[in-house]
Amino acid sequence: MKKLPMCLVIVFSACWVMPSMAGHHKKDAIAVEMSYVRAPVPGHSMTAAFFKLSNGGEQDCQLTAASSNYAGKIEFHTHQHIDGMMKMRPVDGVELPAGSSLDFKSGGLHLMLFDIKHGDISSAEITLNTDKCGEVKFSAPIKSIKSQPAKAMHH
Ligand SMILES: [Cu+2]
Repeated sequence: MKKLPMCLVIVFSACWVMPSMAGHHKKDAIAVEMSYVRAPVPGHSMTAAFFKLSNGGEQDCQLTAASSNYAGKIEFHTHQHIDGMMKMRPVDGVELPAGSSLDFKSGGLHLMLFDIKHGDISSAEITLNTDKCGEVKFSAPIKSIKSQPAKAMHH
């Protein structure tokens, strides 16, 4: 069993060399799953996007900005209980440490889309920018979420 640590050293150093030769290989570290945009309430120009984000790489990252062809502006929002009320708060940067995942979900962290484009659009192309992990692009279908009885949604 004494040999095991040396084997690990070799494997890890090979992993380090290969991505740096491939150049853009690091982008694959960030994965987006189950993404969708909530169809806006008629007459409203903002809505929210939800998805699961995971960082399978070895680099800690921070999400710094988001943009889309579907929205004029996007902010990262979270919900917080303040004086017994659920309030949305913009957050500047969202940490995504190596090996972690984040749920952007209703009632929690989410992408807030402002000045959305109206018309016959079925999906939004969304780009997330990070500090050290490059850009992440994905396509999120726009879904109307029906039957949410008695839940006071403010977006
Ligand atoms: Cu929000």
